[in-house]
Amino acid sequence: MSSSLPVDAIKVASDKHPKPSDVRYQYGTAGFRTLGKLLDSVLFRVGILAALRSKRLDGKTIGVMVTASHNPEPDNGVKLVDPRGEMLEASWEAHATTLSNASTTDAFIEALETLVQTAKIDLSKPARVVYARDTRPSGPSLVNALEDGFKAIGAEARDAGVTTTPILHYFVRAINTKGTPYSYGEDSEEGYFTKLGQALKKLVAGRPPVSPLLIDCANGVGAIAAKTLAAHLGDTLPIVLENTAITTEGALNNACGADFVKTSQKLPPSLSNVLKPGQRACSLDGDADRLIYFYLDERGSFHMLDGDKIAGLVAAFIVEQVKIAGLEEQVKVGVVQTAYANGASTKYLQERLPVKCVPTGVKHLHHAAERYDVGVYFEANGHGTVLFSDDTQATLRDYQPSTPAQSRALENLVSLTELINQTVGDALSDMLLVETVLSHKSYTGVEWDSLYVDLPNRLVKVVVSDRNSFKTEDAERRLVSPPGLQSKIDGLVNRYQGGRSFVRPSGTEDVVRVYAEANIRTQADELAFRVAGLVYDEAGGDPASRPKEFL
Ligand code: NG1
Ligand code: ZN
Repeated sequence: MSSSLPVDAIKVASDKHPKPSDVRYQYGTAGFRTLGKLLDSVLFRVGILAALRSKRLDGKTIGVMVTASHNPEPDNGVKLVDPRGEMLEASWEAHATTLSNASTTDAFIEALETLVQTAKIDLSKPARVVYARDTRPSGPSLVNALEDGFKAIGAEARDAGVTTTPILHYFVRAINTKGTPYSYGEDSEEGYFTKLGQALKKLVAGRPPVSPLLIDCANGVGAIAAKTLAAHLGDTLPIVLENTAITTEGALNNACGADFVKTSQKLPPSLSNVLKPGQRACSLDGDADRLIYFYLDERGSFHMLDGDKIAGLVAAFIVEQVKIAGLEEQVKVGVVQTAYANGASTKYLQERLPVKCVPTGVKHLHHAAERYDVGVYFEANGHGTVLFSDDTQATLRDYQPSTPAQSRALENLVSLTELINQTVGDALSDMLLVETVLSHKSYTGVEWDSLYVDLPNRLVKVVVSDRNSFKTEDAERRLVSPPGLQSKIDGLVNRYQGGRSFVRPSGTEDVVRVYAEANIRTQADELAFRVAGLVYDEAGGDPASRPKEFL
């Protein structure tokens, strides 16, 4: 290795970004995430880590996104994006955690030296990064800290400004594939919107015009991106934007957005005088990587179409197009879900194609989906995408259709590979995907919703003394610890018709989550309440979080 760390420059800069002594950071499933005001030292250090990751990968461009997604406005966070636009490799999550917790500048330098040795980083390689942030007020100062990290180590850094998480992922892949046979598109926002817009136009050519779609932008960065997208789409898809107050303090994700809709199973109050019965609507989250659809029926009742409904709609459509194209033998479609998927969705999908259940967390879903020719994955909360393997994309390129119907279906499949952001869940791309299928099937929300009927379900949290004492197996569907608890849960579940319940420690909050579903609402609520009670009693629950009756 021909060069060494610029220790002096890093020392001077690091002293300007001291680590608070009383905070312990963790790079979890969503990167670092906590109050924005606690993250200055983390951002500086992540700047250096991203540069080292790039050097380790021979100067490939690494992405850095500053966001806290659907969390409230005072929170912020940061996560790294690997060269193909996917999440940071798991082994580096531990490096991120170690660096962020070094208590002093000297300890930080020492941790860096160790990382360079153990990860065999050739410091003579170039470091290239691209970074962006969402609209949070704490964003600009955190980006300054990040830039100080880039400067200290001498990285070539490109500022992608204020944009969505999935657009940043798109940039990373586009930059790293530029000029190769796997070119992913122009590495600009214009390139992204043009790619999506053109694909949609091809997919819905000749279909009847559709009524306007209302988008709840969560008062976040999705408002900016959706506005640009609407301009690119023109009459192809008329769009009405709501909750676009990106500069109003406290508005972000507040009583609106995908997480609000999914968690409360309610219409955002801000839309109550805006949304007309029968009109299609959807909510993005604060960084526009989650999507939840909904509509009001004729009586004004609210109906939600979550990530499971999206997976059902999309997977069935892709299977149908593959069949019409005559590619059934060559192209196998599969679906990946987590235990939080509604049991009715799993049943609906299993009757049509292979379905795999994996532990919570996008990286698990993404990796499992990569094993199919076409892998559809969605979390119930609305985060997901569709992956077409390289072999499948080559099959689609080389296939010779023998009828006009085959030819049209083949074109549709090729256009889907362009429309779908295959790097990560992307609310805007997923929205165009849903709109494509609705247009092809001539479905309104009502018809889509009736593909299957959701089982009533309830998700609750219990604060316990040590959530790490909860260990699971079978893709988090069964507890192995605390010992004996699972058989008690089984005993309860057996008493409920259509009953299912599981318990797991959260990866993002200091709580244990309890999920339950059953054939009728009151039974699902009661089962959740009883299982939460078991957890509370077994694990020394905090009296403040003693499960309350939901009935
Ligand atoms: P945890 O806190 O581990 O349940 C939550 C979501 C995940 C995922 C991550 C990352 C639920 C029940 N859990 O994980 O699906 O989105 O946050 O943001 O929705
Ligand atoms: Zn998000």
